[in-house]
Amino acid sequence: MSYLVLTETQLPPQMMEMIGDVCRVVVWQGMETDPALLSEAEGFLTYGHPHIGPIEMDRMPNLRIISNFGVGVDHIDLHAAQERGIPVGNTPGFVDGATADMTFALLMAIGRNIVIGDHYARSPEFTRYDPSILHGYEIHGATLGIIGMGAIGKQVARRASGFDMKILYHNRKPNPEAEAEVGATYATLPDLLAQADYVTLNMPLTPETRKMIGREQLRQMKPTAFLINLARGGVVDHDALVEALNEGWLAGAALDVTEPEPLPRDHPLLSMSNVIIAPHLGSATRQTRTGMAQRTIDNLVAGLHGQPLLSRVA
Ligand code: 8YV
Repeated sequence: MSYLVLTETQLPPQMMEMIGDVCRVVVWQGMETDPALLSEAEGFLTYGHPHIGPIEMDRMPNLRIISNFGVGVDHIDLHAAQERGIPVGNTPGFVDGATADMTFALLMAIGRNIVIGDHYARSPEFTRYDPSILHGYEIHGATLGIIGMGAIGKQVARRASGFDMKILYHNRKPNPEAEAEVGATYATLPDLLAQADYVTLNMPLTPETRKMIGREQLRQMKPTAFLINLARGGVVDHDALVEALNEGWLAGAALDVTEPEPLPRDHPLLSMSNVIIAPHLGSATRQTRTGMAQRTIDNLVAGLHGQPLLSRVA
């Protein structure tokens, strides 16, 4: 049996191979998609972050599975999917290690001036070694504040203990299991922001976390502290962040995610030397991408066959 599945970009050959001839894959053109294809579609594979809400779902009356490549599902209206009886699958567990590695990579890069140093070392200005330039901040022994002590946050904490960091965390509710497991201490958001040298954002984007880091929170950070966002751009108020960096309320920021993504090319954050921006590389390793691809397709096929998903988020 063959099913029609929509996906908003061409899938990589590896995923097409995994799909084989289980289904026909058609690229989604948003609301411009041929209505005949929309009404025929039985599956939707979200590869990237297209918004799939009630309007989109109602145009696809035969839809019986949304399989998301990735763990964050803020671009999918889960409530609308539930109301229509459409299961939504995602890939929990597959992205945690790589995203925690990248949290640390950006933390170290911003703390130790790696990107700015790289630009300088390649430039004509680097004519003589000078020990007085580009002094960063120490990572070992520093205080880390993790916001979002879920699976990724825990892995960030594990890496931090190898650097002898003092680990604070903030979460919707304290997580005693994680405290015992990784030696982290719960703090209120203001306490964490006031004490941390590095604040990492590792929570999902939900109505509660949208713009959780705004003017008031950025003002509470130390002028020597760094903000590292591996969550979603929407958890930070970018206007407030620009103001905070200009005013020196914090020392710098490293952002793997932004809202919108990408930022407009003339956005002030793009020209700030105390900011690092990565193009959403959190889970972008060969190994992790392969695992994510397999789970996304396994969920898709299970949904098409009306079987329970391997990992179902709604
Ligand atoms: C993915 C992510 O690369 O899993 C997530 O939620 O943000 C990323 O690691 C992304 O979702 C794929 O589009």
